Order: sequence, then structure tokens, then C-alpha cells
Amino acid sequence: MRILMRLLAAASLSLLAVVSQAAPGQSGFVTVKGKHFVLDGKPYYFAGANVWYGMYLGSPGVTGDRERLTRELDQLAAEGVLNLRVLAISEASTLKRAVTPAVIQSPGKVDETLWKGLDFLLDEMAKRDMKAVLYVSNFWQWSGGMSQYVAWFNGKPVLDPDVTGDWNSFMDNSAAFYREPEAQDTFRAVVRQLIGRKNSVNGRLYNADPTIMSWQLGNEPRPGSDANSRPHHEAFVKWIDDTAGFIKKLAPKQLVSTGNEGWMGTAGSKDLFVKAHATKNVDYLTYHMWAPNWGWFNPKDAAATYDSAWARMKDYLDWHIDEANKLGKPVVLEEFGINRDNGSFEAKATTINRDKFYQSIFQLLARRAAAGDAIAGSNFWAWGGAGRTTNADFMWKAGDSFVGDPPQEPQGLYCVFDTDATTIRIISAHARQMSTIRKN
Ligand code: IFL
Repeated sequence: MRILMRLLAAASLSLLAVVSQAAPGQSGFVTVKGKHFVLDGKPYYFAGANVWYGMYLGSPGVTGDRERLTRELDQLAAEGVLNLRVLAISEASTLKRAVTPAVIQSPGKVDETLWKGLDFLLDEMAKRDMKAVLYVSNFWQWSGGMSQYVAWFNGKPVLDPDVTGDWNSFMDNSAAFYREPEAQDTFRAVVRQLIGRKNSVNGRLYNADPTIMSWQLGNEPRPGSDANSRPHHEAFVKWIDDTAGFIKKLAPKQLVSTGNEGWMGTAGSKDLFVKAHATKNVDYLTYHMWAPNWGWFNPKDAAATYDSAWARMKDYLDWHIDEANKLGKPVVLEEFGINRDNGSFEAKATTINRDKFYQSIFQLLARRAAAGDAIAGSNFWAWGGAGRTTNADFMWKAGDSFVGDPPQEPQGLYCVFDTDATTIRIISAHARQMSTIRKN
């Protein structure tokens, strides 16, 4: 009898853990119905932003700037930008361009300071009825990431692409993470700890907080390098399925997504992209579009490359929406970026080409969303807000302010500063347009 009572108590405790803990007046959990998101009984469409450093600004520690954070959340909310994609776990690393400090100090050792920043961020987002997509690992080096886990467990020095210039080796090494059992155990332990966390500001359990729309497996997880990933395709698909299933059990009310870039992030294999997103454990598809990074657009030769870039971008945008329609799941374009004119990093440089591209992308997304297709929204890369660098080489150093460009890239490469009035107007108009679809 006593055992039965204990079991019942445990069961009701775990039920309690997923009962919604919304702030007053806040909307509910984002859910999926067929190829659309639903929020409080209505379709949910959005125009969002990437703010990878939101947790860092919210922190009570050295990186914190809560006054800036709340001011910029106000600004974003006023522009209708209510969906933010944010880094939630970083790993302390010796990589040259990795952000410091980090959440995980060493395997099994979490420094709570940054998570208190995440608590603050989520609480402030809840007050503004914003939704968060939290990614819990990174294929790239700028937050420690998968390669750091690998280094912790295989005992070999980290392959630092910012020192060696050898990106293929770095990518293959990052992808070894999927097949390294000890790394996976450590990763899962910290993910479990985060999903079960109680917010120190408002007392809400993370897995019961409707502010969190989605848990995302990682930032741009890839199967490996473009040169050598084929042998690892199965391991990649299996890791996605297993990890998404693991998270689903811990957070049954919230969504799970991959953070993958689309077929440009699956070694060019469309089939692999579809396989990776077909599992029932992944609620919606993600894709990213990087015309300058992929050599489609050259900001220093915009006149000659603009039209051909747009033709490729349009195909890329449409293809992923068509595939999502076929899979019967929503899809989000959760990263895209374009340089300032002539590739300048200066906040005062113009953004004529960026604005044109943003307009065209948004028009396509809004048109297809209005037609009932699977596209649900986007997050531009990235919100730079009031951050500015004063470094001659534009590269981030510990203690500098944050912008939307992570430390491995020039500060000002792709981010939208708070002074970019024309771009912000375009984003805001699109956000209103997407919220109109919601009301129809
Ligand atoms: O900064 C990059 C980031 O790592 C990412 N995708 C592309 C960005 C710009 O190069 O996730």
C-alpha cells in the first residue's frame, strides 16, 4: 500500500511538472496541427530574430546588461518581433574564437550564472508574450560546442579551425560527437538538468513554461564535412531521432526541432535532410539560408551577383517549403543573413542590398504562408541591437559588448543594429503581415 501511495505521489508530481505555468495574460504552448503551428486555437505565424547572446545579457555575472536587454526586448516587441532563437548551453573551450564564459565548465560541472541569465531572459520574454527557441548544442566552434565535448572525451587536442584553417577536419571531428557515448551521456545529463530547471526569477519549471516554444538539438548540426560525411549519415539521422525522442519525454508540452540548415547543411543531400526530419520526434522542419557564405552572393560585386543569387535563394526557399508540405509538418526559415553594402562591418554603412533581399524573402514567405503552405515563420540573423565593437579588426574579445554576429565573425558582418531604421521597418511590416494571417 505504501509503495502504491508513493507511486501515485510520484505520478502526480510528474503530472504537475508539465501543467502550464503561464504568466498572467500570456498565451499558451505552441502546438502543431498538420503542417501548421497552433497557438491558443489559432494558427501561429511569426517574424522572429536570432539573439544568440540573450542569456549572456540577462546574466547577473560579468556579461550581463539587463538594462540593455529589457530595452531591446521592448524595442523588438514594439516592432512585432516576438519569437527569439537563443543559445542555452555553451561549453568552456580553448578554441580561439569561442565565447567566454560558458555554461559548462568541464564535464558535469555547470556554472549557474549564465542560466540565471536565461531565467531572466525567459521571464522578461513572458512579460512581453514572446516565444523562445532554445538550442542546446552547437556544431560550430563559437560556443565550445560539439567539438569541445569530443575533446573532453577523446583526449586529443581540439582541432581549431580558426588556427588551422582546416574546416573539413573540424567538421568531421564535430560530427564524431554523435558517436561518442561518454559525450552523449554528459550532453544528455546537462540537457535534462536544463529542461527540469526551475526558473529562479518566477519559479516556473522550464518544461511547463509556454514561453519556450521549442527545444532545439543544436545550432546547425551537420553529418560532418561536405568532403567526408557519407559514412556518418546513418549516425546523424539516428542521433537526431534518439535525442529528439529523449527531449520529447522530458518536455512533452513543448516542441522539438533540429536546428539544421536544410540540404546545404546535409552535405548537399536532399534525401538526408528529409530523412533527418521525418521522425515523429521532430515536430517541424528548420532551414537556414546563407547566400554570401555559400558563394551565391558577393557583396563587393552586388551588381553582378544579385540576380543570380536571388534565383538560387528563391529555389532554396521554395524547395524546403514544398518538402515540408509533403512531410505534413510546419517549417521555419530560422536563419538568413546578408552583408551591409560592399561588405562593410560599420554600423553607419548602408544596407540597400540587404533591405532588397529581406523584402524579397519576406514577400515569398508571406505569400506562401497566406496560400496555406507549411511555412510558419522566420528568424533573421541577427539582432545586433546597441552592441558595437571598437576593435580595429572588428573581432570580439572577452568583455566586449555582444552583437548578433558570434565571436568567430567580424562584429557587424550580418547583424541588424538598432540604428538600421530601414531594415527594421521592413522586418516590422512583415511581422504585422504574418500576424494578420494568424487572425484570418
Ligand atoms: O555566425 C554563423 C552562425 O554560426 C550560424 N550560421 C551562419 C552564421 C553566419 O555565418 O549558425
